[in-house]
Amino acid sequence: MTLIYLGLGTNLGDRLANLRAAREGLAPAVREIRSSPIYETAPWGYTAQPAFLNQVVEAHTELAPLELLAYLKTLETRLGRIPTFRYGPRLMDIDILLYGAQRIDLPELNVPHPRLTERAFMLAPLADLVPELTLPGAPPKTIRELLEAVDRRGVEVFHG
Ligand code: GSY
Repeated sequence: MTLIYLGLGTNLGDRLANLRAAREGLAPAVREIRSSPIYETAPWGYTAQPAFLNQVVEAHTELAPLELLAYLKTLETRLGRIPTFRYGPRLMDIDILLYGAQRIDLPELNVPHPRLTERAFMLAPLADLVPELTLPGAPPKTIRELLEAVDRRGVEVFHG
């Protein structure tokens, strides 16, 4: 059983409903333990698109990393995601931020998520769950410290 952290992001359609459907759709192979507050965040990368809702889920799984990746891609498709372009709008994106204390460097999958340390929209909800965690294979900075080091403008708790 491995403890994992997943980053959810959505900026199309009913964003709150998309997050709920994604969390509910994680079962049975991924079992949610708890989830962070929801944040409304300015789009990163390609800015001419609607704001995102982002949330991080802490969960357990017995899936191996690549099995987990395939499982989450299937869930994204089931939820209605249609491929657009890199950094483009999306109904649901589910990223593997952390997989236990493992560092994974494969062509298909890099964990910790390679852009985690740059992105306040991932770090802020992750810091709500595990502020003192440090990343495997990286300098010993906590998630809280990493969050303090990035630009947090445009990343706000969403109150609906
Ligand atoms: O990598 C996740 C998809 N994504 C997001 C996102 O989830 N939130 C924000 N704020 N910007 C994003 N750009 C991309 S791509």
